[in-house]
Amino acid sequence: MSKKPKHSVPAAPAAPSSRASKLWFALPALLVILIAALVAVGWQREDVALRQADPTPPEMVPIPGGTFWMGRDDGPDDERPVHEVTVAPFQMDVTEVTVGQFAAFVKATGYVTVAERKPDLQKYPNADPLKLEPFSAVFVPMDVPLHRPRGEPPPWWRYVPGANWRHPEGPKTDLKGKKNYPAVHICWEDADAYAKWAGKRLPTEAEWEWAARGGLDRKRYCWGDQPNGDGGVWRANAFQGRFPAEDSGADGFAGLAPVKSYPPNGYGLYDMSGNAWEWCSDWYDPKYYVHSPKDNPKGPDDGTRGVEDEPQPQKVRRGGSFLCADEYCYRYIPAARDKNPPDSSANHTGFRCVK
Ligand SMILES: [Ca+2]
Repeated sequence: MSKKPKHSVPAAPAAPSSRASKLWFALPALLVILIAALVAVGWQREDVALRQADPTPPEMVPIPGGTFWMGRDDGPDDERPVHEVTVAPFQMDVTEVTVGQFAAFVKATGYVTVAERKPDLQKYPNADPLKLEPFSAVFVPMDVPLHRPRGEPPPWWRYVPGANWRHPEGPKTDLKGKKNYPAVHICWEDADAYAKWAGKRLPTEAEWEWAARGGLDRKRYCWGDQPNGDGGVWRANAFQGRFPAEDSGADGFAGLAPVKSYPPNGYGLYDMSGNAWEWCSDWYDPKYYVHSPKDNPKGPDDGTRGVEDEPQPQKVRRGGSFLCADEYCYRYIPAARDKNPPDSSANHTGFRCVK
């Protein structure tokens, strides 16, 4: 049993150690507040993308079946020879799949795009695993010579960690007010997943070109033979000015434009020229036109007859983008072909579906 002290002891002023102990008590509360704030900021940032969700299914138009001349003879080798192709009727989305439509898919399924996933180390054997973060390619304007030694990648493409469909120009950017812009940073695999969810599919390359021509026969552009901007009329979102240094935006937009910003083609399809590249279902074969079947060609069985210096099989992309400058990438025309690996994404690549 403890003894009581003989004399009462005056209360001592709070010692520094007691103040410190109060702080220790407050610390967990401060931590909780801090974590809650971080979560809220993170949630808000994520939510900007999902808040754009537009549950209205994309509008589609019927594309009649028919026979047309596919390709062109005054372009690169892979667009030759011009050959007759017959395509069965189908329906096509009138616009590129928008941010709102893609957000509705992500909201419904929880789908995570390839650009949001940690990259597969096997694909990047020379990378530091600790530094291997999810990334996507973002165009960065710069004043550099257009033409470079063979095999040297264009320096204006940067692999930006945190760039994806939610953050098109990088982690600090978002989709506020961009519901009607095309969803970009979409890999072929992402586009295919969306199409399956929507009960649709990606167009074949032949369907895409037939639809892009809008009922016209062997015309250079989706609208005829007049160049874009002729007579002050802009019919597609491409690049004007000095590529890759400065996009003057003479056509109304430097960068992506909301869908339906330019007139539709003869079938009522918007942005089949420029704005964002669109994935097709076909594997890419530079010599496919030499031996492709006449009726409903679907591309080669695989991408193994792909491109020299590019070991990975490639999928076809069509339509060009806001980065198509006449002096560098004249591919916002219906005959022009392009390709990229199916797991590649960039801020100029999206898609639309058919059924
Ligand atoms: Ca433009």
